[in-house]
Amino acid sequence: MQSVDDAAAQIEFDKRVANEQKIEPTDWMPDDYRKNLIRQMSQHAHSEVIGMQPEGNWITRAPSLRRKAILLAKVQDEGGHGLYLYSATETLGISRSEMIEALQTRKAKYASIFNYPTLNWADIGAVGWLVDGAAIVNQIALQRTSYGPYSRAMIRICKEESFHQRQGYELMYAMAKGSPEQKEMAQDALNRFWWPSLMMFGPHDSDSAHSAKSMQWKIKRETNDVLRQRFIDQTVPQIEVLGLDMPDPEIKWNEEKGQYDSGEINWQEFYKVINGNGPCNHQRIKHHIKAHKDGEWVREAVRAYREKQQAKQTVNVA
Ligand code: FAQ
Repeated sequence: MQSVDDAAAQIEFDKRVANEQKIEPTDWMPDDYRKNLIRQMSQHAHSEVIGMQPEGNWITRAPSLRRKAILLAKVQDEGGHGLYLYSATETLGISRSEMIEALQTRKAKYASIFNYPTLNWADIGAVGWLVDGAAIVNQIALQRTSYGPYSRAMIRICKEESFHQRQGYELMYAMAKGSPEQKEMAQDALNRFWWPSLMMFGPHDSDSAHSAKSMQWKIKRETNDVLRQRFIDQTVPQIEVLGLDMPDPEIKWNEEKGQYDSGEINWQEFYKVINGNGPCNHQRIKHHIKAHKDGEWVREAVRAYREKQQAKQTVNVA
């Protein structure tokens, strides 16, 4: 049962959410709101960091200095997004090491898309164009999320994601308009990344465990199905400009609805991947654990420096 103080705080919380005022870290919030935010935000942070792997894999193999510089900057941006998001999540009372442990022990998820391999250079175009494109559609809505630090992180992140999406489309355009072999690579990348990109929006609303509560609390501002449809509607004309074949034969303009109809996602595959059994799940986590271990000396140095500074301050005060 709620105490009288908590009941009053709950009324104030509900009022703030209804009035589109942000909830800030020092404000009272219901436990379930806090837990749900920690879950979504930490998974979002993990996605950004794990998402560095499929692209980082191509930095040494980029076909020109220009492409290498672009890719390097993009991968670095994704790492930065992860750091913003970890910091924003820490304001909810969880530590970075707890979040990392949850990722490495597979208690926390990360976006399913990053469990697919990047097999050819056109895949790097497809990741920027489709994966960042899908991420932006979701994140634009999240700019209006009710939790202040998450909302502000999204505003900064969306600016960089727009550049990511553009560079991916530009790369795809160069491939699609290049030699027959390059066009074939672009088509192959589109065919392989289309369905996993649609899966980024999560299960249908009717099967989404968290949507109802998250929409009520205004953590999520649009549902999974609405956002997925928006992504399809904006991407199909871009496929036409590239002159590539549709990756789904059921894509067809529906005059009455004013949107594209499309085929059904393979949900069995989706659940297999989010439950840890996709093509690269094992490899991604193994790599993260190794990189984290290799970086232990940096964390040790930071701790030692902090202790030294604190000791100095204590001496000065005395
Ligand atoms: N992958 O009840 P719902 C990026 C899980 S950033 C894995 O509908 P919710 C940038 C879900 O967590 C991409 N798991 O869940 C970049 C839940 O499991 P749980 C990341 C998924 O939270 C680009 C269960 O299924 N973006 O790409 C997925 O209401 C290029 C039930 O689902 C974000 O994280 C999935 N696709 O809605 C970086 C955006 N879908 O936690 C590098 C923020 C669902 O109970 C390179 N997140 N699940 O164990 C969100 O908007 C939401 O969390 C959704 C899922 C929409 C992803």
